[in-house]
Amino acid sequence: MALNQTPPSATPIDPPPTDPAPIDLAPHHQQLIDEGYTIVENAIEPELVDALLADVHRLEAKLNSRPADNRFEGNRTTRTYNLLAYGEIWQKVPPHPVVLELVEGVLGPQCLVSSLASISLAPGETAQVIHADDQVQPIAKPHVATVCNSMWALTDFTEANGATRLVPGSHKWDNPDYFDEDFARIETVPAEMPKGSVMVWHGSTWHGGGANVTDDEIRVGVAMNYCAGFIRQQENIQLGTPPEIVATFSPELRQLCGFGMYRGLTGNIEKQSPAALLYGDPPETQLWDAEPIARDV
Ligand SMILES: O=C(O)CCC(=O)C(=O)O
Repeated sequence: MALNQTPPSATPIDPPPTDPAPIDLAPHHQQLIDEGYTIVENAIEPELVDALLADVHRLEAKLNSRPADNRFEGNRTTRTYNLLAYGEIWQKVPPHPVVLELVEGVLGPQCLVSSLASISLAPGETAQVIHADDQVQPIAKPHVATVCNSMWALTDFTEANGATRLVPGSHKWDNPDYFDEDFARIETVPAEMPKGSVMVWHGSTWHGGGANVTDDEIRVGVAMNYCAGFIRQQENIQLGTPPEIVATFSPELRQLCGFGMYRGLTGNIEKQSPAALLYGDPPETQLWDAEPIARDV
């Protein structure tokens, strides 16, 4: 399709039934490989979606959150970062099995929470600059996946209220040699999805928030972002979350937040995992100690 032509909506794979039957994620894994993104409808339990939405509203009021004012975050969009520090309900988000399985399919095991933020995109917001979430990393593309992100729809995402726009297949592109005006003409599709859906995308997939041209609909999403275990997390979760709150995390969540060791090496303190030293989690075998030299007897 030519640049400037109106693109179709992103086509979600057939929605799964609404009963609690397990979702068949195989076609979603494949779509991530082929197109660099996928939308899973009914991915999140309705009670959890409602509880998260209520907590976004609670926090925006409590923190007196205001829209940012810059080209990337816009000036009608309110973001609340570092959510694990602000409410127990957020502990349910990073290990969500549907999302984590898809993310691990892209990043492999031992991936990390890179950042966790809510995004309330209000009427009048203009389209965000198209970007790839791994573009700050100075690595030649295409490269092994370093980032994989998800957007949880806490309200319906429509083209009119600013559904994320993305460029299918762009995770396979090489490093861009572009000017801003060329990028503004790139063909994107709106990731329309009903409340309770999650979109997962490869960190090299070009995308951006859409424009909200409605009169009164605030599009509320949760940006649950992950990175590979060998990459620095975007938010400094270990310092940003008070230790007494980390103590309430499950061992799995502590691993996801970077309190473990990647492949028994990266992130260690004197050859042990911070989770074991600080929170009494099961000790991990350090990589080198996994191959002892037998002593002569
Ligand atoms: O709000 C959205 O739909 C996308 C946000 C995004 O891509 C970002 O901030 O990196």
